[in-house]
Amino acid sequence: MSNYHIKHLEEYYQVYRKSVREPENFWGEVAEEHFMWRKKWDNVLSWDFNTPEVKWFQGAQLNITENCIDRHLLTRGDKTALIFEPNNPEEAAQHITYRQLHARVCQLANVLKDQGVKKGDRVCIYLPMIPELSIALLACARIGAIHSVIFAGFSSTALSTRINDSDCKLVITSDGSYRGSKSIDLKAIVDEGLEDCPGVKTVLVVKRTNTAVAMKEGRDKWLQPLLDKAYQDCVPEIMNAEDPLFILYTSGSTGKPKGMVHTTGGYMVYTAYTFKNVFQYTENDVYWCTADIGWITGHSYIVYGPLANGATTLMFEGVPSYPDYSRFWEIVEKHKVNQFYTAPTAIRALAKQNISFAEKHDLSSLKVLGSVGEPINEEAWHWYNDVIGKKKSPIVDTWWQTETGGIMITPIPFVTPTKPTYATLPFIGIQPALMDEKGIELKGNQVEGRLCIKFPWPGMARTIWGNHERYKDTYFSAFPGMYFSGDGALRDEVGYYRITGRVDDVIIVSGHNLGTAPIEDAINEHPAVAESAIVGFPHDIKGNALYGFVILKESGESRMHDNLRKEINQIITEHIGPIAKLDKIQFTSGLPKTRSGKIMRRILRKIASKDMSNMGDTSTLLNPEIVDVIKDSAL
Ligand code: 6R9
Repeated sequence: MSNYHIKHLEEYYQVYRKSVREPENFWGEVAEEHFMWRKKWDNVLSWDFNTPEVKWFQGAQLNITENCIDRHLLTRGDKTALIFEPNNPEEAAQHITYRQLHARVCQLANVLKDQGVKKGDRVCIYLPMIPELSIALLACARIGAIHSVIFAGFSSTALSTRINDSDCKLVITSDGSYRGSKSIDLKAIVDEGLEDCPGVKTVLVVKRTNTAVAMKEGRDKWLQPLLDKAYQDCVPEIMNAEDPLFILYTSGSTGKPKGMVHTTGGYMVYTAYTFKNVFQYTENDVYWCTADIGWITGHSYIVYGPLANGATTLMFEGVPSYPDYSRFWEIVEKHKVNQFYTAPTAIRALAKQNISFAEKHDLSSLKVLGSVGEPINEEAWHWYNDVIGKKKSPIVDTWWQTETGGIMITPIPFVTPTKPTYATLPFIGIQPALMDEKGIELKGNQVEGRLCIKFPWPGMARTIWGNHERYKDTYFSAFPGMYFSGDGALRDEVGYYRITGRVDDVIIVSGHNLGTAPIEDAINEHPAVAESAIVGFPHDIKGNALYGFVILKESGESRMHDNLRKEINQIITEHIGPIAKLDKIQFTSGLPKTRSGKIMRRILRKIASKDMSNMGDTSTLLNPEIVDVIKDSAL
């Protein structure tokens, strides 16, 4: 028995030991007993973290949509696969059964085929949180096309960079999107972005907001009429386990976003197995993850993980504050949500509101609460535990990354005793290591270091699209022979992990990873700007907010500064999106730089967080005097 469903702490330790001592036997059993393969593998695992090359279930053949949909039809055909809760509470929710999902995925798959999309082609999906988004991922997977979902909050420039990086030939988008009281003209953003994307031949447009849009002759097509004509069955493309399933971009500490490539077999096994255990999902539960499918959390834990388990997964189009701050809790009550998975930034925003927003709703259906995306602070953890969970629903603080594909360090609810702000124990099969700066592993408990993983797991990304060297440099070079996460962590006296945050130049704002370099590049495009540096500083709700230090070409008059601030944020919005706007912009005459020309960000971080005490060793600075100058005019 592979222990697909862990129910006791003793069992966790037992299964964990097996997964570490005999990983191939362990994962081979999970894969064999719980999934549908067209052909079994020749080899469970082959790996080398130096090249780095990792292959799971090599030689096996499958289609992930057969596992997520077809195999449920016999026993769960009329069960709701997807609940869609619209932005506007007056609009009716939709319940899409597994059978209906099958038909809709097949229809879209057939439309894509008719448009010339073939196995291995890249399809860009730029859609709001509507059912067509989940359906689009699955339709691509059905025919072996590689989906690249771009978060619909990203700007046209961010969109075109990503489309070109992976050479997408088709884009699926909508006329517009609803977000709270606003509506956004998505199609117009696509049109602008596509001016720089000669490789895109077709744009399929979903009607959502009924806003007027420009349709480019020969390129743009309304999707619905094509769907209406499409056949409701589509033979799945048989994929090799290591064929790419999707590309998902994540920010790096240098300019270009990284297109993380996830493959089919291992990703499926890992997301399904983690979903089952981390949420203790049982038949007829209603599960809700509030993430956007534009992020990895949505890919793995709205779409693939839940559907591979035959679960009912809810997707919400709107925002927690619309029409008011009770919306999340109203949805929990309305759909009797059993597992609720959200981000600390949402928890903090909701905890700031009057408690009656939460208390006026019946939250008694909740069994498990999840948190993901950034470290959860003590206060938010307790509010979540007390007010939402009524101290009876365990909080699973799940640490993982776009690169890891699925959850890596987490409690298993009702199994692992939780501890506020701790992600607790490694998930089955995960072998973490904490490393010091010299590259020595810190053994034993009560240590703090850089978080690495020593052994492959099935859900890990295999490469960066078009740039394997960068994959190696970013993740496998700092600590040779290990995967380096970019995060710091500590291990307490009982072996529980607490993630302390990024140790590189990535800043997490409201759960979104933002690289400093692309934001600085955007700012530097302003004709008045000579140079800039971005750091994060603590923010009550967003976790971190951005603080920019900007050197102007000519110092100018300070009465102009407010206009400049607006213009700089406007440029950032155009290049990256509103999520990357700066909360504070300080104009300065210089930046603290080392002799090798590197900006000493730790000093800027201290100033930005108003911690003006000991600036540490500034002796390696070329211009130590600038530190006091910046301090004196800090915002
Ligand atoms: C899933 C996801 C990854 C980065 C990661 C870390 C931070 C995620 C966390 C957490 C503390 C947690 N992070 N979960 N930090 N506790 N439970 O968020 O992927 O968008 O790639 O972000 O998020 O810093 O390295 P992604």
